[in-house]
Amino acid sequence: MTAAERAAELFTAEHGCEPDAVWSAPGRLNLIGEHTDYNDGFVLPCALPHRTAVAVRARTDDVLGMATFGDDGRLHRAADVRLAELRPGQPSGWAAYPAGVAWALREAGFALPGADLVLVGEVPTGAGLSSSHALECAVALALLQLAGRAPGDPGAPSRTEIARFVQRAENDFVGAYTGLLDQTASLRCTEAHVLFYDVRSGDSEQIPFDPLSAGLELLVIDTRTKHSHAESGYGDRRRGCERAAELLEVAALRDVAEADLGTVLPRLPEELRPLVRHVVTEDERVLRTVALLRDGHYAEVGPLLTASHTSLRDDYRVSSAELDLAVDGALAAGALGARMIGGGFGGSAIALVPTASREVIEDAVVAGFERRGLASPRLFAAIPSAGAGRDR
Ligand code: GAF
Repeated sequence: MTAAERAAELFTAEHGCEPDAVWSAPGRLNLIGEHTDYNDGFVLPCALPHRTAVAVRARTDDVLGMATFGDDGRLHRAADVRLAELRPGQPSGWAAYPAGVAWALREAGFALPGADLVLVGEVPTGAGLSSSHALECAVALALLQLAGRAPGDPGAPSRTEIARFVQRAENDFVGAYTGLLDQTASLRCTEAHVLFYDVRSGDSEQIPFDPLSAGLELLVIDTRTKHSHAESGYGDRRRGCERAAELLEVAALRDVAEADLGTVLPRLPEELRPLVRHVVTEDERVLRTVALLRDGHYAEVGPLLTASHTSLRDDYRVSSAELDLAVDGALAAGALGARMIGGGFGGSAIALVPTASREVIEDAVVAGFERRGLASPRLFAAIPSAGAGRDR
């Protein structure tokens, strides 16, 4: 049963009537271009087949009713909240995500009616695969539909605009100071493609992504770990980049050319230099990856992935022992390239592997975790899938 079917079924059981609609949105992985989004740079994500679905029905009383199906197999209900009373921090916990989206859409001027929402997520949580954005994007589309402004409706916002509303929910309501990568991926990716997205200009290109045609697969290694300093670590890096841009008198680190690093870095305090080096070289790696993919040169992307990991580990310092173990284990067993993905400090890594040696590589990674006495990572092959949409 899909997440959408499950959400519809649970909605009917909960409310005794059919939902008006069911929308769903996927988690993502980012092939390359990490911590570049909030520096006005380039990213290259694809959507995962794992989705979060929301069954929705309009209410006439300005109240938001929210329930979510938990990992414990039970439906968790949040206290009803009046739309007009939504404030950052209220409600908190899981309900802050759907409520934050409703708040951001109202702030943007959409006339939302009250609504009952029942959520079912299949994106692994805490795995750096963007489960929270999958939820927020599905809810944004469902609520916009109730307001008569879903994609396709006259006067509907573009998916790029919807991504900005979701970012506002995340930054100002939930309180996570994240960039635009995850929402954009969830809303705009298409099946069998990676999305080359220029965060500054909003320009994008869907690039066919079919590593199987080259006898390769993209393996996701969810380390099942998340370190407690993840949020503060992310915020510190982001503020460091903003400070560096200020000192260099550029709008964002996107404006620093790789060729100028030799003269630019000495102008900065020592602690900011590695941050700038990572962002600037990572943008270049995205552009090189895009050029290779346009020509179907999949195997040659491998070393760029590994270089990205080295830069995230040594310069940006957002990797973790478990992520390094996953990457090193995959490389030692024959992966063509591997790197951590997402914000870091835990979560998932990816490895570009020959299909013929996928099993050997998987076994080697699992054995490496076992030797260290760590819980087994969760492994699966990434299939670039469709972005957010209406299921019924
Ligand atoms: C997290 C954030 F949500 C994204 O905006 C992005 O910065 C990413 O970390 C790092 O590339 O997923």
